[in-house]
Amino acid sequence: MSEANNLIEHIKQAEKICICTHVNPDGDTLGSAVALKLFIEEHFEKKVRVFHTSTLPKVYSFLPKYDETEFVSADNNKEIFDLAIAVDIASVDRFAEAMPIYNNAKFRVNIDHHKTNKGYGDLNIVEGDVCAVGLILCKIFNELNYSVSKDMAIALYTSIMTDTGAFKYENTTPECLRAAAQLVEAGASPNGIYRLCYESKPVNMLKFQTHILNKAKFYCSDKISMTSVTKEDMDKFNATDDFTEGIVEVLRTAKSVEISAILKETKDGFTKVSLRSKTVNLLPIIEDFGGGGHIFSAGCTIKKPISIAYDKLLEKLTNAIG
Ligand SMILES: [Mn+2]
Repeated sequence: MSEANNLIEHIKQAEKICICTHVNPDGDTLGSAVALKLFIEEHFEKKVRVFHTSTLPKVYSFLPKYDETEFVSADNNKEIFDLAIAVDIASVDRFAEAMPIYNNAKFRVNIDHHKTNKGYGDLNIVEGDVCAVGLILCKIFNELNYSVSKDMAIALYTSIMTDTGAFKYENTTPECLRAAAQLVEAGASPNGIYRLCYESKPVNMLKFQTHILNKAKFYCSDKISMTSVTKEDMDKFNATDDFTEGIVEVLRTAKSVEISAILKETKDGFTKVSLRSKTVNLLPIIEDFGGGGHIFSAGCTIKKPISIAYDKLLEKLTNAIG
């Protein structure tokens, strides 16, 4: 039996089903989660619950079923499900407070596209070369001849568009573009979804991002660009967690830049790092910090205050650039 058939069998058998998204949710984890929820509800007439563990970015509020997603914390994570499906969750720490829900489920599915995913589920549908979990779902629906509704198409298109940087990263393949075309035929609007995702910033977010970009420093003949976000920066602009989104990609737009990085002070005094690269494999660089992700897009948390983390990371990046 194919993995896709196996998934469908478990959906048919289960009564209580939930879908888990990753901490600091993005367009792929949320788009995939609501698309899968819609798929199960439309085709199997079963109620599906979608869980998130951090504040939902408002930018994705246009997604169908956004309002039905539920916040999970240590206070309400003891429920037992027949089937729990993880979408876009590269490693178990990314479940955050939803970990007990996933662990206690009678059957656990792991659908992901991170090369670093170790296959923590009972059924693992992990394709490291696919641009987004949304595309893995499209392939499953196509393989088994399930129709895609307009709402599903909007969610799946959002997933693929956001994880390919609006179809411009190296993960944009003919397969991904063909799937996107199918989703447009099913009712997703490329211009509409682009504008909702990328041209809907509050003014203070744009001002915050300009400020953080202004702080950027360049090293190794401008091959490395780095910037940092302190609690002070966050407070000054009344910023929410999603305000940093997209900054690290802008830092990579300089012709000379090979690797860009943004460091952010966390609530517990550690440092969250996001990295982007043009040609250098980031995964060995962040290995020591316990990070994960993709070859040209990765992240980690360095358990040090931001000024120390900055110097440690710069040293690693300098060595990698040579
Ligand atoms: Mn993803």
